[in-house]
Amino acid sequence: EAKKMQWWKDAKFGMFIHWGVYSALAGTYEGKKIPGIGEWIMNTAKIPIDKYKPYAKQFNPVKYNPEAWVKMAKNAGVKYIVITSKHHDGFALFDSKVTDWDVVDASPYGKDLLKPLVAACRKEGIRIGFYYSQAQDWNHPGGAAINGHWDPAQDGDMDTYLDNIAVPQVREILSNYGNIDILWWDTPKDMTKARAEKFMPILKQHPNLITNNRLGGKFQGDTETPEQFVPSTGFPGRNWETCMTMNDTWGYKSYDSNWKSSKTLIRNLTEIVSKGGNFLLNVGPTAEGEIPKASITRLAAMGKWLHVNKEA
Ligand code: JFZ
Repeated sequence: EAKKMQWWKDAKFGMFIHWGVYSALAGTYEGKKIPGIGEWIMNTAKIPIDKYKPYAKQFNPVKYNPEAWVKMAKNAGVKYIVITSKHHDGFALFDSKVTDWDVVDASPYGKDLLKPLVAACRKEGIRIGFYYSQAQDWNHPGGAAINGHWDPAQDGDMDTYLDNIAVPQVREILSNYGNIDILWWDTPKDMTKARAEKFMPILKQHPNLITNNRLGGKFQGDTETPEQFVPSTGFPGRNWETCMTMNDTWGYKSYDSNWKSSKTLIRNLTEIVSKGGNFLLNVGPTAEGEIPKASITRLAAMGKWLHVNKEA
């Protein structure tokens, strides 16, 4: 176990990508600005499934340039990238065979978004991780929702959801893209030990996969995940990674301009590294596939401070 963590401990700096149908709403629903983090808009605004799903037609990332994203990250000093293969809205950025609620079947873009990103990462020597929301899923019946369901179409049996959607999808993302370095679980709502164990046969097939502590069922995984803060003393005896936004949202919001300064972000990185942790810093691309300018300039400033060698 110590051996599989070596690259991760050396890496210290990663880039998180939150991207999905919520990026198309960009913080606004039916003309109203919805407070809170952008990727939660369906839940916060209590949008019914049949009102949310049509927004997939507005998720059309024609400007997506994964090679440029990876080069930008690399020039910032980033050593690994973790992308939301499926967030709580259940929308998969890959071609899932167990649902039509994915980028290939439901969006005009119609192409797998993970495949070219993985390829670009391999080419540039950047490690790749997939975030996967195993418990919360607001668009597949039986998926969990923190604070409960708001649309009867969400009701269903969670074990059936896990057996028919989450477990097969995790098998898909771990099987169809070659060797994946990280699986980033999230919000283990209603995840009992028995439910978490459903994922164990797949995980056992990937002994070098690094997982976090958010699967549920008391599984600790490999890493602690302090969120939006730098822990005062770190986590003795545990690997840890602070994940953080550059503004106040993970998923893109058109009007969130509360950006942290480059100086603050550099200080966060140095403080985290000095305490033995990793920094997973988020970007939220638009539905067109563009990373906000403010994020690009901050990443560039971090790379400059780190004296990362630029390409000729
Ligand atoms: C979760 C997600 O709900 C959110 O949308 C985002 O993906 C973020 C990275 O993770 O939010 C959390 C999860 C855990 C805590 C707080 C927010 N926590 O442990 O304090």
